[in-house]
Amino acid sequence: ASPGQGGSLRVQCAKEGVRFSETLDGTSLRVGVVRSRWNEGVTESLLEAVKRTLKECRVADDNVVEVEVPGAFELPLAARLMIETQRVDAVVCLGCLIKGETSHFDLIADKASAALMQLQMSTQTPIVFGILTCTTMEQATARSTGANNHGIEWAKTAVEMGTVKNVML
Ligand code: DLZ
Repeated sequence: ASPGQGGSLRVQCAKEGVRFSETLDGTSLRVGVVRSRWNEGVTESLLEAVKRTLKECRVADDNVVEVEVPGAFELPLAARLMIETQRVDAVVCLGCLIKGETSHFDLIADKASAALMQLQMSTQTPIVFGILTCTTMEQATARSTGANNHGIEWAKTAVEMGTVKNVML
């Protein structure tokens, strides 16, 4: 990448008071989205926000590749398969772990987050950690609905990091 391209990205991201979705351009990006079904209402709402925001960031519908898995524990392998077979610039992994509902909470959260970090470092493909780790369903609902739907920020992160990868590699 030329220094000019990198500079332009920095300027874009530093613009004061401008929303990422207005400045980040996902036109040339291909983004994978892996959604787990546990706590399905929550992860569906996260997915809806991710897809809407990717569209706002001008990622073409044809360049959004979706796959569904049972639970958060399955996200790392699906993300790896997505990277190896779908030529994606970034992957968003969506899940919801609720502490009150599973003694597996810490185990799954630790293993999934470590595997996703290791995967993004080894593949140089940005992976967005989109797993809600909550104490109650009320918390999960608050973080997956309305203006506080975390899917909005996660989609913007995918566009920003996919752009960073393409500018720098
Ligand atoms: C087994 C399990 C439990 C108890 N709780 C959750 C959860 O809250 N969120 C989630 O995404 N997945 C959960 N799972 C399923 C595991 O992630 C995984 O799908 C199974 O252990 C099969 O590997």
